[in-house]
Amino acid sequence: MISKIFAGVLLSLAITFALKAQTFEIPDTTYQLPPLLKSQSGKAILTAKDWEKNRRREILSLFANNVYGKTPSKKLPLRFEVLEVSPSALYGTATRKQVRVYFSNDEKYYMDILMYLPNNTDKPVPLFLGLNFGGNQAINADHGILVSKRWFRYDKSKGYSNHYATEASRGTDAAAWPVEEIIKRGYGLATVYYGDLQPDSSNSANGGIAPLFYKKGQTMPVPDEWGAIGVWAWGLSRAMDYLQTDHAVNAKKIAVIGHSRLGKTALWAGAQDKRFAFVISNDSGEGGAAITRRKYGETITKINTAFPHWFCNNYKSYNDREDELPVDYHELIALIAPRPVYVASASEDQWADPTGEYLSAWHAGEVYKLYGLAGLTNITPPSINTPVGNGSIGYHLREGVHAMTYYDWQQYLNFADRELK
Ligand code: GTR
Repeated sequence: MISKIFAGVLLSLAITFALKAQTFEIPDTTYQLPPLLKSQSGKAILTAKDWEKNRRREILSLFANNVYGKTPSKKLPLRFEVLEVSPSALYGTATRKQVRVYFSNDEKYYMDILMYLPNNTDKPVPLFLGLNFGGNQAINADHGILVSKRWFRYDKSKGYSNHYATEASRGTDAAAWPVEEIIKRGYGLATVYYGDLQPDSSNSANGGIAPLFYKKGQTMPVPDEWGAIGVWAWGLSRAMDYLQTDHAVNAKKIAVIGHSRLGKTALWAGAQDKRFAFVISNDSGEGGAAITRRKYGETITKINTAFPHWFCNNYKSYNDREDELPVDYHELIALIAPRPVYVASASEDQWADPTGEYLSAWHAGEVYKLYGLAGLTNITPPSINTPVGNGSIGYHLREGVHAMTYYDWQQYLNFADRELK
């Protein structure tokens, strides 16, 4: 009798609890996620329509208000100027194009897009778009690429001197950008130096486009205004604005890709801008794909301390309070549904929490299922070098360190062949 009552109490406790939060026990942690398919007012979200009309918007604004900051809606007078075209780049296999996108009439604010498009087709091509860390000239040794004159985080790295790029920086990041392979597989590539949009520095004196949106007399973003990741993501959407005008590109088949802090950026860009048909997060970790409530590797306090300029100031109020953040990062991935998304991790990159990155992708499947898409089937992460996912969500755990490599790109290209082409 007593044990029956006890079981009843336990059961009702469990039900109450299940309605409040979902608890998951995964090899190295237990964590509770805010329920993905329940609105803040407690309404169950049962259909894709419900999701889009109610919950998707709610989650999007929670991320804007608490994590990345709000993206301003003000439209700037964009102007595109083709700086250079070379039809015989990369030994004649590709056309190289460099386009300047002006954000202001005085031409003080702009970014440069570097593009490579395959020559062996007359059709508009699908394309990968991503921001780069080292300037456009770092992605390939091609001497036709304009060397960036912007400020860099690097001061003494090879090819950079006192925070500026030199000729010796050409091709220094080529391993992360296998352009020849991308072209061979029938895709284009477009890339922009992220420092064209906002220098990756907590010292705002180093420049950036944010002042274009400031109110009179304003010098800093207010607590729910965007941080650098928000600005970078905005830049990806402005690159998309250009790409939609370029007839050589199939703008309905553009994948947005990024590594690490730029992987976080790619996810936030893809979440906000539905024009991106495919979203790829390479080793994005905390503030990107990883479940923050696992508190594994990098945490909110650690990231806000080392990089106070990445997120909005409200995010700092969640330092050591992960469980009170009204969202977790599986919801960021869910915002991309039903479009294909790929999350990748590296085995030696524990700082980014590979398991947490996988689990986000897995949990996001709840929303993909509303659209009749399978998502990832197994809550247990796959073994090293074993890509998984046919149902619009892809994942792999590459052997090795924090980087974007040829192996990673091969998986993205294979997935794009299936999901995008
Ligand atoms: C690390 C940072 C990570 C990650 C990485 C990167 O120092 O802690 O969040 O994004 O930088 O961007 O390479």
